Amino acid sequence: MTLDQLNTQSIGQLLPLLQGLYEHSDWIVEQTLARRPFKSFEAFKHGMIQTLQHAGESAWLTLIKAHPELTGKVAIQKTLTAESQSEQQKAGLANCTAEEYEALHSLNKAYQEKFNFPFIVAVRGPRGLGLTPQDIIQTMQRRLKNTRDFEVQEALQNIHRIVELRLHEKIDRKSPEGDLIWDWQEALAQYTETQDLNFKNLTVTYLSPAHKDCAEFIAERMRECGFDEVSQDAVGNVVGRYHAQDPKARYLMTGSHFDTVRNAGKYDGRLGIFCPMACVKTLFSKGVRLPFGLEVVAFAEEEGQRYAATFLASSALTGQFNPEWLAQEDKDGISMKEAMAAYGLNPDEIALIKRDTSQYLGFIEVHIEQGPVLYNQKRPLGLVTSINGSRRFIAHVQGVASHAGTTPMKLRHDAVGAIAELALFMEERALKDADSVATMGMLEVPNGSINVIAARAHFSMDIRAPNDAQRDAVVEDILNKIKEISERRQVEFKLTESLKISAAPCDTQLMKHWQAAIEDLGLEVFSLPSGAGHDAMKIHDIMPQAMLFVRGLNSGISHNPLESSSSDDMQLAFEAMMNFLMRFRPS
Ligand code: HGY
Ligand code: MN
Ligand code: MN
Repeated sequence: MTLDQLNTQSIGQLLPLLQGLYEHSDWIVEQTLARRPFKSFEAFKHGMIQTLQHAGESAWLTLIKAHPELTGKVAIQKTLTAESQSEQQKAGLANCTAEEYEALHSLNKAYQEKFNFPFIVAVRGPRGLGLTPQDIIQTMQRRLKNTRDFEVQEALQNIHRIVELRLHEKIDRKSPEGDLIWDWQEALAQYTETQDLNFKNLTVTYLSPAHKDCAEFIAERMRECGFDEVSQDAVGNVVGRYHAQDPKARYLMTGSHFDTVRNAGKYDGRLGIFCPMACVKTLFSKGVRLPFGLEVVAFAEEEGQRYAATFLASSALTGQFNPEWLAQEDKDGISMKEAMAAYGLNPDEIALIKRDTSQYLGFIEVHIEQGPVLYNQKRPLGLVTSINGSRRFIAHVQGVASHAGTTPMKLRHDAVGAIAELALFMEERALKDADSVATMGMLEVPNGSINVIAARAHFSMDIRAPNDAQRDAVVEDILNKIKEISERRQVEFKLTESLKISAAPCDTQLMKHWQAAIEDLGLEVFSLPSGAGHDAMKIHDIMPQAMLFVRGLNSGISHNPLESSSSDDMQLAFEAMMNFLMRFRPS
């Protein structure tokens, strides 16, 4: 079916073609068609989402209850609709083991008893190739713990995903570049520092062997895509350059980071490297040259995990690499200088990385949102307005070790008590502003004993807000509280500020191009700030920047193995970026 047919054919002709999109609920299609014409099938999809959203809770429950149970009794009675039948086959649910079948059944039953509606999951999964029975069992176990209201929305999210896959089949819409980007990220995730195979998780910190493997993988794929130059610079960034028609043309820079936090997801950073690479692959295969060069930077370090030198890689490009960072040691006592030498990098060449901004038109970055906004909005893409500013501290508290049994509560100098009080104050203070955040992500009592009052403890603080004044007001109050706790409890705090980066409003001109690129897809433009930090906020210091966000699944969870994004959403990000590149003109 073409868009023209969707917009012009009679309802009577269209309904049979769109039958079965929403299980036994063609009224959603009918009511949505009443709002024709649609600029694209994306707009039509969103129209159906809105039709259902406006119909209210009773309509949602009727629809949810119209869905077949996964391999439940319904399957045996073979009353599954044709679509569900084929979908369950694709997921390999038709051939799960006896214990998997048993687990699915008991989970189904527990779910039905708790929520009084069937468990619904888009069994074709984020890549469209089908979830394994294990994936589904883990999803059921996780979702069983949710509240009923949350699960009603989660069921609807999965129903819309099922509809999207069914509609794509009917209109023969494929996501070749989205699939390629998805698969590249899957392949890159094989390189990791945590070899605990039972607990499959992803950790890639600066200049580790896994980090080197990632750099080589990215460089190899860049060469295959047709970049004219591929190189690795003195801090480990992998840089691909795709020349313009005119060799004297300036460059648009794009990219993101490939290092990760510990136990990370697969898409944070990496999506922003592979999306532009897929664009170059497409341009090269068509022999298309742009009126500007395209420089794709795979930043080697953004997360500040191995060394407290966050945004180290983008800082090298802005000429803000701090030579003192070279002396920093990691948890094994290896200095950054030694790590660079072992990796084959020459710190003397770092100064050469600084970009001559007269050669650049600006910086754009594609990144997963890493939050729940787009997911809850049921929108695939978002236009970033500004990147929140943040400050980070590494801290130590020195109290007095003494006997847990004999030391009266009022005479203690307990490092843990002091930090616990501070942690709750941080939460309380951040909650006072609508959009400030304060996090104590690291906390440890070295050589602690169960029957000894902790003398020492280490912790971290990460404080962020949409503007620097608001951020600094939160920090100020927290530092005052630390003083008050320290005096009252007679413990000593030692703080080191490891990061202070300003909020970075996105460039309005570049945002206009992203806006038009999103509208070209027939999508409404949804704008939002970025709570997460990005390389763009460092590059912001030397050139205009703007970002495109891609929806995260599982409520946009990130810095967590549950981080997920569909290849269809990645396809839209690719198409939006291609629109941007085809529209953008050097001013
Ligand atoms: O912490 C952040 O915002 C990013 O992941 N570095
Ligand atoms: Mn991150
Ligand atoms: Mn990131």
